[in-house]
Amino acid sequence: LGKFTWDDAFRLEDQLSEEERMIAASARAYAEEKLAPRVLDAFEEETTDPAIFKEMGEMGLLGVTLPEEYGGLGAGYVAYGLVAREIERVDSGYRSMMSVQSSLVIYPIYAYGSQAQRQKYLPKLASGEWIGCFGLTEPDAGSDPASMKTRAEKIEGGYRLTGSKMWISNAPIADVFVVWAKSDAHGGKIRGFVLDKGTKGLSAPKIANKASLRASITGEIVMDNVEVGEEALLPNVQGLKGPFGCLNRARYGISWGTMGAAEACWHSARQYGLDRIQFGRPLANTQIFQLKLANMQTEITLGLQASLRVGRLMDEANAAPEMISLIKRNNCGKALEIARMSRDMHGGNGISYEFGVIRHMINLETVNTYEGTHDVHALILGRAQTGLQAFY
Ligand code: TGC
Ligand code: FAD
Repeated sequence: LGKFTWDDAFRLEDQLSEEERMIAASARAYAEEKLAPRVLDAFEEETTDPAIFKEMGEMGLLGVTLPEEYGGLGAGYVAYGLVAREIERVDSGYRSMMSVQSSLVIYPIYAYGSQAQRQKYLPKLASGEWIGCFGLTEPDAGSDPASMKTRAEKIEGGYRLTGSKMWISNAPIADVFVVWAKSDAHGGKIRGFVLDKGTKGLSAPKIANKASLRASITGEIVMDNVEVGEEALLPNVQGLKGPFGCLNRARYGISWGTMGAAEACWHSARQYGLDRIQFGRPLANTQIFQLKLANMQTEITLGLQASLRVGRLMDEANAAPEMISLIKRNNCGKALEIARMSRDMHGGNGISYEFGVIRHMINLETVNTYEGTHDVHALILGRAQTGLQAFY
């Protein structure tokens, strides 16, 4: 008979390569030693320490899948997912900072950029010397990015960009802005541009007073007649498949990350139940408490196994976007339920930031919404099985 380990029910550990285990272990050590001690203050004070990017860069956590020639680790998508899981075990905001830099800034420059763009940006983004952001969402275009208003107008030697982006992670502290705009020179098709901080007309005011994801800074991107040269255009992609190609990777990472947050809530509930005595016995010695723990264990085990499956397919360049919608949607939804349940199992203590579960719960509300809401991913899956488009 095989052994059963309560916190690794399907022995995920055994399904990983030596390299994947090592990358996960170093991400976990970094998260525990460097991120966990500062998260409470960062969340309470709504501050983001930009030094975190350099720290993550030094550990290789920003360019996990980027080839080594550009400063990456040259590892696979399972390794990337494992890093997301370890970082989000501490806080979804920290994972957000990492996901945006890796999947939404480094990836498009690598996949769609010119050789000059790759050389200029990738090493500094992978090391964390430069911070990047990704502007797709607008005040009037969230789930429906095709309705974006941002325009790129052709001018001599380049483009003039006008428009505004909303809810953009990292924007107020970003050095590099990957933005998506409809370009009149390309028949109104969506094109990607890489803008540098300090360009005239470009600003990124902070969105303050967020109740969720407070350790990750969010802002607008305002482009008021921003003039750039030809070299700012990402030459190798056009249409919505450009931003979606990036989102596939970030959504996949989120499927692992949310399981990390869920594991933190589950483990905390289990320990609390073992320690807390009511009615003369530990809470964990009651049937209802054990039922809740069993539900958490089941959903997390299944969720991690599903992410591993899709990660292996991504490493073979054989994953479909619908698979990613399925795991992004399900793992976010289950993580949110688990965080809420854990909050309840901690009783009154559950509302204190000291236990971390209410912070995870509040963060996961954002994670359930960004990168395609829970319901938008249901519509993607509904379309795939009925052939009927239900967005419009
Ligand atoms: P639709 O007709 O479905 O597709 C238009 C074109 O795009 C292609 N495409 C994809 N390509 C690659 N991967 C995917 N997942 C793709 N999905 C679509 C598609 O093949 C087509 O190409 P072509 O060549 O035929 O033109 O477009 P639609 O307008 O009907 O889209 C509907 C919908 C709902 C699926 C889509 O717009 C959607 O997913 N909306 C959600 C928006 C979203 O996810 N926004 C995320 C913003 S970034 C963010 O939140 C970052 S937070 C990060 C953090 O802090 O961690
Ligand atoms: P809406 O699209 O207005 O949706 C509102 C509600 O309506 C949702 O419940 C949705 O599911 C539902 N809905 C929408 N359409 C349909 C439909 N057809 N049928 C049924 N229900 C529907 N964006 C970026 O580009 N870059 C970033 O870095 C980034 N970071 C973010 C960070 C944070 C903290 C947050 C909160 C958001 C971030 N976003 C970012 C934006 C995020 O991707 C959007 O918020 C998300 O895509 C949803 O868009 P919306 O907020 O406009 O909601």
